[in-house]
Amino acid sequence: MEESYNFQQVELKWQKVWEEQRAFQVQTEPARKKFYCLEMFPYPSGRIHMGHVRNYSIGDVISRYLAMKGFNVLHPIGWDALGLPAENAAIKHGIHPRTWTLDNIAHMKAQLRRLGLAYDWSREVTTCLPDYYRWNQWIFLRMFERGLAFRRKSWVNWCPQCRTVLANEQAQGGSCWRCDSSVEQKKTEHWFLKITDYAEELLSGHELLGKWPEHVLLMQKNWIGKSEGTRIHFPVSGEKAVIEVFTTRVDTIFGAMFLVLSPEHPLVPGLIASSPRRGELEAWVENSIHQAHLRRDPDEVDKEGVDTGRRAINPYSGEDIPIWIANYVLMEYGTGAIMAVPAHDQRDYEFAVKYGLPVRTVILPEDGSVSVPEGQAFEPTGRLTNSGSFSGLRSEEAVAAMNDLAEAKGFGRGSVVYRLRDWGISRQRYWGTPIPIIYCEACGLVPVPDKDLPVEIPADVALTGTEGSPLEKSESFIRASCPKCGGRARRETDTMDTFFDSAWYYFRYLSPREAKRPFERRDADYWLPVDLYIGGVEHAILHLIYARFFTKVLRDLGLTGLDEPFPHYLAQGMVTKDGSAMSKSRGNAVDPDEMLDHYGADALRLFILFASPPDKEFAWNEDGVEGCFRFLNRVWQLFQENKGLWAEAAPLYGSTPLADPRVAAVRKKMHQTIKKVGEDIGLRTHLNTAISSIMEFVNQLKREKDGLRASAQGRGLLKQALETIVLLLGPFAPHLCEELGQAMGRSTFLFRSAWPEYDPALTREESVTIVVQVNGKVRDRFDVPLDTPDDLLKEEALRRPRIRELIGGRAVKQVVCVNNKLVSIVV
Ligand code: ANZ
Ligand code: ZN
Repeated sequence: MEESYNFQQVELKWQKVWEEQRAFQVQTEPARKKFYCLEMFPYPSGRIHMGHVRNYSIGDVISRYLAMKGFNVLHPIGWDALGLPAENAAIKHGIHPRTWTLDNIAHMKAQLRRLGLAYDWSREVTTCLPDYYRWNQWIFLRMFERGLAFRRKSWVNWCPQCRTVLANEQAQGGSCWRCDSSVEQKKTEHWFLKITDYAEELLSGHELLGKWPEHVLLMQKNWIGKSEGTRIHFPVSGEKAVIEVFTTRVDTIFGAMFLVLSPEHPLVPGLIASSPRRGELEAWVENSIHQAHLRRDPDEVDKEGVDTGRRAINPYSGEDIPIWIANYVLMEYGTGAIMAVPAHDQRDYEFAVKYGLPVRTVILPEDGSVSVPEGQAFEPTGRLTNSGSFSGLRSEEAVAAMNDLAEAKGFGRGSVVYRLRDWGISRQRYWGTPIPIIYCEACGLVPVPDKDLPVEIPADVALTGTEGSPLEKSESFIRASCPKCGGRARRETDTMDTFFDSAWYYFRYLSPREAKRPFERRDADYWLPVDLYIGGVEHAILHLIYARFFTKVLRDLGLTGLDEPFPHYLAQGMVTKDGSAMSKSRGNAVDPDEMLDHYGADALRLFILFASPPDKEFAWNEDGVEGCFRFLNRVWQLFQENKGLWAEAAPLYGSTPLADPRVAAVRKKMHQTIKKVGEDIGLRTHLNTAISSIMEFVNQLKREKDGLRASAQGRGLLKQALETIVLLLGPFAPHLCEELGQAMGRSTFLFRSAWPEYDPALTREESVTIVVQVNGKVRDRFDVPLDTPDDLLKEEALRRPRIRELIGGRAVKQVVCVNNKLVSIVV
């Protein structure tokens, strides 16, 4: 062992040994208890950043700890390798997306290796390789067979100049981000996944997610957006057409003064076709649709509308009310049409005021007032008025009665509506999974047969960034023959949203080489669910919902028995520097490589876990790494100073009585530390406090080492303490500890060694402070051995000079003792 700690050499050595011996490779072993520790896999952007270091260090410590606790721990990693940045790099630098991506992966893999992460590299998954994305296609086809993948027309932003579809971010302000021409709205066919079929289960499944952060569950709940209400049919006067509205407040129906349709509502063209103002109305509708697709937040938009001149009949009251079209009603929600109740809905109120429409109060406050505040809508529930035979009912009673009536008369029904939309997965991009569909001139839409999978991303496509989807330009790709009739056909050129890839990658880790299915049921049954999922909260809505949805679909396909993939989700906190999120674009990023060069992996890992709990923000400062680096050097030094012990002393196991109280004190601290560190990692994931307990113990040993070395018992204990430090610190600083362990004569990897046990009796504090009260006031304190009997406590309390003085000549009426805490004297 060298005198000074050469971290470069030590870290490299162990990384090599672990790799050569495949130290972290695991198998499905049904007889063993398992733990599946998953971190969100990275996008191979080129370099890892501190957010990755943090994410992966957290998972690594937990994996290593649980392996030592006897679990068969699966800790995999892979690459979320498809997506737009590769295409942009190709356009900018002329590198092929595949080359760019694979080079980045190679680089980042080397960086991850330098961190000494205990990954089972044999399970590495790379989504841009055909042996991964063929299973995307396979899953897509199963969904297609069940109607869960379908085509539908939807509006897109279209740049007529670039001839391409633009994402909302690329069409801000209504002009194309690339060429500045004015963006058009086009209705084209797209592929969707029917996630709405699972809306209710995605919501009720929250009950199985007790170990998710509350705020993440709330975000998902809002995203799903369940609303209970009523669907009501309003017949259009003088016509067969019926307008269906959705309302959560059917109790306000007698206050419905007009109907409002979304500009995109399918009945709109018919309703305005015979209007004398037809041209004007059509122009308004068209412009409004155009605007609707460019605005980011519908709440921020000025409410605008037009009267169609047509009327509809309120089926409850028989009243005939005007039909308007307005931009504040969204086609994507409910039925795309509403009954407007200006007196009780603020949006309707503002609209009515703007256009001079009438307002009729139909709900009065619960408290018996006979009027409502003026100048705004009165939104709370209350008691009905002006509502025919329903007047006088409370809102809840009215809703029930009105739903019943609608159902009985057949003009409506109680109904649930979700805000969740079907998931649009079509992208007009190159670097994505081709959707495995063929369009035949004779047979129409034909799915690619399983035996023809994968449909590979063609290599020979020039990426220019203009002129539509790159795949459309690949003749060899587009041209296909129909799988059914052999006739002339054309391939689908849309590729999949990359969220598709990440919705099920954690299944693929389980059977990464499986060639007949996406994964084997036997592996899934053993390893799943993921016991701990760690990753940034920026994925808390979409990725997690998609992954939950996929799990349910795969379950319904019989591929797994699992309902929820991630019962425990740890949302890691952000890494910040100088008060803002660390990022390249802000220019405040610290390069992990640089830190690795200066301080090594162990110091970096230790610091990133030490400075705050995993779910809280972590503020970077370089002094902190420096401090952790020095700590590791102190540990090294401590071992150097005591290396004579390795051969000489026998460790002092068990709870043998100890002659020297200083030795006993160190032993107690050791048992307390083992307990604390294990609980901090295993129960609370408070990795930061686990580290500080280890530091405290190391410091104590530094102070006490000379005293300890004076006796045989002390030397035995010191040796045991040092062995314990190797084991406790191992998950955090694996290279250093592996090296120290080896020097001490250890022959198994720490990862495969048992976590130390503590003796509960030895963790208890031996003395306690007793408080003495006289007539309810604290007057004195004294220390006694733990569990001192009551009569001795009483005796000591009454003997103390301060207390004697306070009592003076008065008679003691009562003495109450509370074990290990207090003596209360009443005089
Ligand atoms: C009449 C009414 C009266 C309403 C009242 C509210 C209060 P949540 O709770 O978010 O589900 N609405 C329905 N579909 C809409 C759409 N496509 N675009 C815009 N608004 C729509 O909201 C349901 C309420 O939002 C519905 O109940 C409807 O207005 C409106 F005193 O109907 B309500
Ligand atoms: Zn055909």
